[in-house]
Amino acid sequence: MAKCVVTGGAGFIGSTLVRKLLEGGASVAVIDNLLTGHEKNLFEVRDRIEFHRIDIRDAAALGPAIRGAEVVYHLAAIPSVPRSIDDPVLSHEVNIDGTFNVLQAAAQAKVRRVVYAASSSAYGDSETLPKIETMLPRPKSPYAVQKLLGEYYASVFHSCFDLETVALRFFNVYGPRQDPSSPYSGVLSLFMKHLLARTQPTIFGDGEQSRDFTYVEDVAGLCIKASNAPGAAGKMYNAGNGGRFTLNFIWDALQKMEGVKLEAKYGPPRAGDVRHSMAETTAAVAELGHAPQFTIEEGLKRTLEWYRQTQPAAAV
Ligand code: UD2
Repeated sequence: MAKCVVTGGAGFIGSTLVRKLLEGGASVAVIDNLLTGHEKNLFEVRDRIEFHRIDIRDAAALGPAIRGAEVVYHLAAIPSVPRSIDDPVLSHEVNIDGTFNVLQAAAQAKVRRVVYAASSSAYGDSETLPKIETMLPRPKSPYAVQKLLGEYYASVFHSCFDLETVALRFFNVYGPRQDPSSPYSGVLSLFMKHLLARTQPTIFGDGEQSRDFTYVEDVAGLCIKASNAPGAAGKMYNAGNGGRFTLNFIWDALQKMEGVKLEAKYGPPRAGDVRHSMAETTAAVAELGHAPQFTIEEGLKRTLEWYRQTQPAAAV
């Protein structure tokens, strides 16, 4: 049974990937420091995985945990634009130094391939939509710079150290297990929380900014495809859906799904925010076999159902 390592495996996307890998028969080791991830995210699979409570800033600890792995999925990160502005040192150390440590440990352990979770934030505010891999990056926040640097490092580990790497630029992933408890949480998890608690969400700006919201199962599936795709080593691909929806549209859709009327509050636009984001998916479809399954309606429905079942209204 091939051993896979998932860094950030107790996080929202990582824990979905862990389940998919187990379903496919892999043996899975998780590396997570539980700073933003939670062991409860792995609840029913906990006894089927190896769990290493390791911080990726701790280079020496990574080697033994990665040894023997065929594939490393590197998802551990401090994933937030505003958090990288409020606390740039922490996000720099985890997202850049930590990524370097993971790549270095993987190269030394002779891992076959590393799949790296990059970010659509690297594109910044390019005028053209959809955003295509060949565009010049224009990062607008420390987070965007950090994630972009990780891509460059991944590519250079391929060319200089003979480690196969594939970077996937995730586009605003949402779905079950996204933690809504922090002000840095992803907007859809916050929308879900407010909807069920019947409280008003805050929308930063006019709400007409748009995102290529991508359901977590589709992203986890693409990670696995990227681990095997021939000819992909050293490259970067968009991991989005190829559509885009404004925050106003999504909040409106959620109210209709729930049969409630709750006006959002509007605040000033957030520093470092990108206005519009949408992935060109041609390369990922052709070269990785990307085939997103979930429409926004289906993804929102499933996500809302998960929050309804797991987050009692009184607790949100
Ligand atoms: C960026 C990346 C995304 C991923 C993510 C990780 C872009 C386009 N996307 O997501 O791919 O790497 O970072 O964190 O750069 N907002 C509100 N109210 C709230 C919270 C957010 O209006 O309570 C707005 C926010 O100003 C933004 C949108 O919602 O316009 C999405 O924000 P987010 O934090 O969910 O994700 P974003 O786009 O920074």
